[in-house]
Amino acid sequence: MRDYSEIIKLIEASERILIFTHANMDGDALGSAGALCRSLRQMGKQAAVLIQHPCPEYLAFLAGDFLVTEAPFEADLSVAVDMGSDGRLEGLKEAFYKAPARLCIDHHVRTEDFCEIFVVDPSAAAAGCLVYELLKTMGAPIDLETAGLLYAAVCTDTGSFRFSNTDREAMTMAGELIGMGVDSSALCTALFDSIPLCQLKLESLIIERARLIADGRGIVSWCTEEDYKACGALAEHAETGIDRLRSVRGVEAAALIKERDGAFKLSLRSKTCADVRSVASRFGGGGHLMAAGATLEMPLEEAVSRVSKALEEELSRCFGLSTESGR
Ligand SMILES: [Mn+2]
Repeated sequence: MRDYSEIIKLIEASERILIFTHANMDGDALGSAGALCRSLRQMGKQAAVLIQHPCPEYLAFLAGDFLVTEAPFEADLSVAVDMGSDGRLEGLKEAFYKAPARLCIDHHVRTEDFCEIFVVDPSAAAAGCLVYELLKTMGAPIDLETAGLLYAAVCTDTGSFRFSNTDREAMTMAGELIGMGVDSSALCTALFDSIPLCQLKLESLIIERARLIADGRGIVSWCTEEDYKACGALAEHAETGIDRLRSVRGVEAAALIKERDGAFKLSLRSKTCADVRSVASRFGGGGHLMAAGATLEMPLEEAVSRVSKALEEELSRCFGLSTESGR
């Protein structure tokens, strides 16, 4: 049980609370921020989740009137969820620092002191796990819609309870949320089995040009704005490409370089021993041991070759001499 006493004091003393999460939101970002917001509103607070980019299409069914693109009030508290540095706020930094108090609820390794109060636990499967524990500790209301948001948070960040962060807490939480009425199958179908055909086409391009490295233990691919156009897709449709690459037999670590907003975004995933956060940090990024990312300020060709080299180095560190055996 984590210590939420400072957070609870601050929330209780605040009336107008703005919630922030990372740009290019994922299921955990939307789920944890949305759940916190809905629950705070039901406690009688004014609350909203301030976002910069529109909610991605695949998460739109979870979005509610809690998402706002302009602050509807002057906040007395800013809350950051699912982000370990203020760089991930992009254009919302000013709004975040406007409030006189700031707190952070997160499960990334903390890279910056951008708040007064932190509850950070990198061992938590999702930021949604911390929000859920906080709401229970406060005795805050969790209605069916809030429960669904929390379920989406933990379900997406654990890769449908497949990744190594899937632990007893995540499964217990999922069980409790199902006990509150969440329809797991319906939610998973909406999240994972409702993708547009253009996304599959984009995945196929990504897979087509994927290259195995380090004796098949690594895999690297990329996609560009031109690819999105060719497939009739959007940049957000490239998000699942990294999971496809990671799922290849024998692959320990996968890298996908995606053009987005005029830059190249690097996504990294691993399965057991490769520390992809250390690879991401070489490019100024961060994240988790087995899921990390960075923004690459370089031409595509250079990005592919430098990422491949960095990943190869991490894989040889991870496997040491055992690479002799091959597989
Ligand atoms: Mn997360």
